[in-house]
Amino acid sequence: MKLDKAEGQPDEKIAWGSDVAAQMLRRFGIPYMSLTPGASYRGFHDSVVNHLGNKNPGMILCLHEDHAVAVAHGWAKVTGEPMACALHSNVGLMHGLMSMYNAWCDRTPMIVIGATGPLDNTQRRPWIDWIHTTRDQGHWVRSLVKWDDLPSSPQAIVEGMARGNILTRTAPTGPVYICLDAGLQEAKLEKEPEWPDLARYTPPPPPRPAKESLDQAVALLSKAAKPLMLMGRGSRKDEDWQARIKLAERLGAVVLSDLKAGAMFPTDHPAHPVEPFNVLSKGAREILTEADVILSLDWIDLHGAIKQAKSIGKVDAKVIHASLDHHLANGMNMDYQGLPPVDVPMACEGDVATAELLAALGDGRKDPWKPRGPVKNKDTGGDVITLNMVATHLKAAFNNIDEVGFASLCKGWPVDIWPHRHPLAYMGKDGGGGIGGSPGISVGVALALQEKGKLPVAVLGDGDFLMGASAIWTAVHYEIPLLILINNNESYFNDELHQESVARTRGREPKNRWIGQASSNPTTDIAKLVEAQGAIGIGPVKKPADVKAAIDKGVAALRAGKVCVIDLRIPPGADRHEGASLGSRPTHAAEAAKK
Ligand SMILES: Cc1ncc(C[n+]2csc(CCOP(=O)(O)OP(=O)(O)O)c2C)c(N)n1
Ligand SMILES: [Mg+2]
Repeated sequence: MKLDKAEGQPDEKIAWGSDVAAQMLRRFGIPYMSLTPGASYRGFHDSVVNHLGNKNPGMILCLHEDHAVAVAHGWAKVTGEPMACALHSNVGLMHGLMSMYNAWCDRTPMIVIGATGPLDNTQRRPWIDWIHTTRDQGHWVRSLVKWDDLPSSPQAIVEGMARGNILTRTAPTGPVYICLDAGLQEAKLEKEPEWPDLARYTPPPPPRPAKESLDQAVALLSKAAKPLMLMGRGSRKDEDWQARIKLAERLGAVVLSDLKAGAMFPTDHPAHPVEPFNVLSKGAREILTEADVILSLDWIDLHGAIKQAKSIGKVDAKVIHASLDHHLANGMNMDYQGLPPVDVPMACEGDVATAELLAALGDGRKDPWKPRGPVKNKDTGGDVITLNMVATHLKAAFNNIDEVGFASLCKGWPVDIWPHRHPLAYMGKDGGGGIGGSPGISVGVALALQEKGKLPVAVLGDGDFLMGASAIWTAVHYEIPLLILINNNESYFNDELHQESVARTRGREPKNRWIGQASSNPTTDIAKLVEAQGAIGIGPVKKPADVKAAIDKGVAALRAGKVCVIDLRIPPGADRHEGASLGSRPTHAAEAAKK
């Protein structure tokens, strides 16, 4: 990572309204601020560059506001800490909205600084200041943040930012938005504000569960013959990872993991019988029907998991649910999911519940019970490129899989070939299902992993990558090493499957599923697209025989500190769809004929 170096000596005098906001970020220890610029915050921009000297925080320029928010999101996924992110008045904020939604759904701490105005009409420049002033700019994002503010004096900036810093870091975490009036930013200070002792303005420690909840949970788990632990949201700290393993081994529990939450438990541990999933696999559904006590550790969609399992049998288990997520329910977004039946609610984070249960249960160890889980056979050979083949070559290219942290994984990625064995093995999904976010998230993850000594790899769909492709420039410019593999099926293939399913239901032609979905003819040359931004582009790789060399070259580039993207042409459906018609899509028909 190499920040841009500001010329000259920083002007350390706190003299302007926006210097106060910049000072507050430094005083909370915010290391970076991602941004896409705009004159609505030109005062604040100057304060970060010329007053702080572009350090603590240092600026990370992005080519789109969606990437700026996504970079802060990725950083927080790894560190659990907020970065700052600056967005221009209304239009910049509107561009950043999708990534703010992703960050909100992923319960990500971040301090988003916005701007508007001048709110005083008499100070506005003709036209431009009027189109960039919104009376209540926070309303664009009020349902996607824990709190928003529009401070109206330098002292109010101090209080607003101190409150924002506390709120974003308080469990359950989430973004906050602080909008700085352009007039206030550019006002000369008559005197410095009163600086608070920030040691007196810190987030409270996470809440512990009530004694009666803990007692009831211990009573249920002590008697359980088939306890099941559902690994939802949790920290990326090693001590929490170890505690989860200890609790599973103490209980003799079977464990399931959710791809949305990322690596929370070793996926090749004897207690972890089926691959992590987004939608429940058949094996996972069976396990839910067999369990007698379910311990949900902030599982993201407990209602949905039980509903899916009920499609194949009864779910009779008693349910313990540790979560603080109910604090974030609002009337706008339904990201809180369906209302699950819960026998023992524990109002605490999953990791707090784990620690409390371990302390209450005392020492001991049991083998996990044996569910009737199906075992998959993985084909890693064949005459078309498959994700299994890619995972196998990628694994062989590293000395040890513990070296790697996956910033993102595409649909169908075989976790059984590459198990998650440490808390930074995989950072989970984008939160809000907003595609185009993953390239920026991957850059933020890569930035944070550099300090953790892990090598960042992302496996992205072509549609996801192409929507956010200009995020790569930021990684190249700031020398943030990153390897991205593209699962390029030349389509928004997920949605092809939807079109096929609708057509079949209606007795219509499934072969037309590719129309309005396939992005071939021409297929974007991703290697050229990234080379144009200074990254190393490899591909298109079309033959299985070329996969190993491409991956070896990509891993060598990553080790050398470069940004590299490999375009792997993987025919649609190879890992995703059983018995699907490939339709009459021209490119794929031609590809198939060649092989
Ligand atoms: C911003 C946004 N637009 C559209 C969608 C709908 N959508 C969900 S998955 C998907 C296809 C993604 O394509 P790709 O990344 O290539 O993955 P594939 O399914 O082809 O493997 C689309 C369009 C979405 N989730 N987010
Ligand atoms: Mg695709």
